[in-house]
Amino acid sequence: MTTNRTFTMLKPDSLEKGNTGAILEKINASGFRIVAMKMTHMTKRDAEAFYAVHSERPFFGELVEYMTRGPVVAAILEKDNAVEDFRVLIGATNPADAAEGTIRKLYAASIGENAVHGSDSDENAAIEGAFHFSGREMF
Ligand code: FUP
Repeated sequence: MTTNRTFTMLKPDSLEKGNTGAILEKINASGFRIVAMKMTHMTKRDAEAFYAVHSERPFFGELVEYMTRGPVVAAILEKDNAVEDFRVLIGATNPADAAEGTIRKLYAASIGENAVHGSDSDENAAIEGAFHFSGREMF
């Protein structure tokens, strides 16, 4: 099944490096419409809940620390086949494996600081979007 919405976060490293505008431009140029967007600073509790699926992994502590060290830009994006197409646009989790021209290839430093998040399924896109936005913040 395909959907027309996905959820993304521009992670703290993207904001620290001043890459927010360039990444949003690439997202727009790739045909995604912004349905919802805000800058927000996740608490430790927020990040632990958002990444609960990874709670037993060895990198969980570092992941939570990284995602809470500064603000992120959270957004819901709309496009035909949004989840899959956005995963292609951002590239592999590890930027060393990411294809040329992808956001992670261009802007990510490492697997631990990989510039952007993209939902991995329609179900998670809906859960993650609802985590950050109320219905009144979606347009
Ligand atoms: P992705 O779906 O591409 O964002 O990747 P995952 O859901 O597998 O991982 C979520 C985040 O955990 C990554 F963005 C970065 C972090 N991570 C690590 O730090 N080390 C790993 O080996 C895998 C993931």
